Amino acid sequence: MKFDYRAKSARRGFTLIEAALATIIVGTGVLAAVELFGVCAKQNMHGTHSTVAIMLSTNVQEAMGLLSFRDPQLGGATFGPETGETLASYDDLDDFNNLTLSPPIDANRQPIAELGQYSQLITVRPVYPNQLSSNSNDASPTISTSTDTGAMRVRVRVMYRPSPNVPAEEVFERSWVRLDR
Ligand SMILES: [Ca+2]
Ligand SMILES: [Ca+2]
Repeated sequence: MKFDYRAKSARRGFTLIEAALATIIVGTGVLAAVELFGVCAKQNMHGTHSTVAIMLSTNVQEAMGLLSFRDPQLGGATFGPETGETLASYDDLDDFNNLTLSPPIDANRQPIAELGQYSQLITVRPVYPNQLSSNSNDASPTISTSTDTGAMRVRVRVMYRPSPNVPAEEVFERSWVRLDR
């Protein structure tokens, strides 16, 4: 009796179903990896924006750190910059009110051209020193800028605009209160 060994020893190929299943399994894995990569890239970008925005808000805080509460020459008569003052010569807190800096500045008030997609929006508002949360809505002030409360809140909002034709988004906000003393 003769056996035909060829049929047994021949390597069996993949069936269509197996091949299809393998394609689906590999495909699903690749898709998941691509999705994960997308999420990671997005998170990474968000992290970078936050880090830059925190630095830019610190720059403003440092740039305004040593300013007088009122104008050294003219006192508190004008809320905002006194006549002839520019960013380089601003010498009291309220000179920075309603200022938009784009490109943003460093702590020495120099523009950082490389970060032109970011901007710093600064507001300065009087607050009651015994109620530091007062007058906290910039859009609807409850204390007039001519009221001398003896305290002011400075708020910096750092905005990011990926391209000129999309609206800027707020990335980070920081505020602090300065007392007149
Ligand atoms: Ca001034
Ligand atoms: Ca002023």
